[in-house]
Amino acid sequence: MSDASAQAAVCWQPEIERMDREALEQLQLERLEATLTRVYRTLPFYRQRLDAAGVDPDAVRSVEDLRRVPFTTKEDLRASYPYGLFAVPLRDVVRLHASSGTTGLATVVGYTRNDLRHWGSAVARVLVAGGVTREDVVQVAFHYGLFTGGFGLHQGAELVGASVIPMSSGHSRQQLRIMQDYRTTALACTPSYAMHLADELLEAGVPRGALSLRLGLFGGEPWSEGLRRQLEEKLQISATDNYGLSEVLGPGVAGECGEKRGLHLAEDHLLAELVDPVSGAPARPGAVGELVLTTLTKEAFPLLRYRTGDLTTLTTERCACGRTLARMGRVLGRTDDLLIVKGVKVYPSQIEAVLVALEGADPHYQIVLTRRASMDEATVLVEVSEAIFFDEMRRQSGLRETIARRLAEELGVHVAVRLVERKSLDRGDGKAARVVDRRGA
Ligand code: DLL
Repeated sequence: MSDASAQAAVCWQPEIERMDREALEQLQLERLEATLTRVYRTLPFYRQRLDAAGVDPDAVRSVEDLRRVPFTTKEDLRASYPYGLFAVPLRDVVRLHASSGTTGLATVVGYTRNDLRHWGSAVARVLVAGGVTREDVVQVAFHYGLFTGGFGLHQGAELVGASVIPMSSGHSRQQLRIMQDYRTTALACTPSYAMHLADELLEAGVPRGALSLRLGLFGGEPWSEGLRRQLEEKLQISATDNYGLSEVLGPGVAGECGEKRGLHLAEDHLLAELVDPVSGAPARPGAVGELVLTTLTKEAFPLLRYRTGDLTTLTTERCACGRTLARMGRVLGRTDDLLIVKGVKVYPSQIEAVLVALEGADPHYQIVLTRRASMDEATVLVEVSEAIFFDEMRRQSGLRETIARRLAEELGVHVAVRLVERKSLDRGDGKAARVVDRRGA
């Protein structure tokens, strides 16, 4: 997008999305003070935490002061299962969702009517930033249920006035049929599921001309620039990334605009910090750090300094689209996925970036983590085309060596590679299981 057209970039809530940063920071501070007072009054958990840290909620006068407030972690949420951190009585809660946690108890999150209103408009912003208008037919292929993806995207798309197809995930062939018959123009799902649908289209021999698709709104899991290029090419669409987590809101926390250079955060609803994942101190400017979020408008489930576990960057540099909201970079990985292989830090996203650039290797992969003698080891399983899988050993091992060499160049350390047959890795219809952690086994 050029500077000239930037002025014309459409925003769902221009008064917020292009707000002068000073005014925005003032708004954040006012909302932060209100949130602190409220959680201190209503939630024994936070009262004890703040008292123990010697923080008087009324004395927090700046974002710097907030740094004295202790972090809230996933473990804290688990310990309060199911309703221990709800700041309103259950009768004021009109919706419940849960995090997709596969280990331990899921985290239950609640929304009041106001929370749902804010959530809807935050998702609408993301959709409009990604190019959606009321003329669009949006196929929501995120799962509908306790997961926030389906309902979250649904309510945002309805608010924009698009025609919404509540497909949910799965039933890929039916998805393709409906995509053609209903003339879907925008697809919302995880990037791995979009790739699966693109493969199925090819396999079913559906010519691209039979589709009306023009936009992809992808999120819910990490993906790379390489995967974006492949999806844009295969589906002939413009694809944008959107980020969120159920604990904080669900989708709608951040989303890319047409510039595709970072995801604009819903800073009127949340305050974002970036910290060093080990020390917890503020990350150096420009450095990768763990995203920490404080909610500013949530009534039912407010959170102070929640450690998302997601590694990213932050910038408040003005975006060419005209939005003043800060941008986070693509999520590079999770603090719990961070591998130290022979002393070298490895993020799963680096592995994907290598694979999508290689001919013969599909971007369907899985990283299996094991631990031997207190050292992390990683084996990368990569799906390859049938032709290669059943080909002579020489070609197969040639490809394996190429992948291993490229990975070693990119990561600075050697990881084992195994080629597997097409469709042998779990592709699911929601989030792809990219990392299988057997380190504790
Ligand atoms: O995944 C909410 C969501 C739904 C976001 C649909 C976007 C679209 P959870 O199931 O609680 O919520 O999972 C949250 O997923 O902490 C990240 O690790 C990861 N994640 C979500 N979006 C992205 C993204 C939803 N765009 C967790 N890029 C987060 C990378 C993402 N990781």
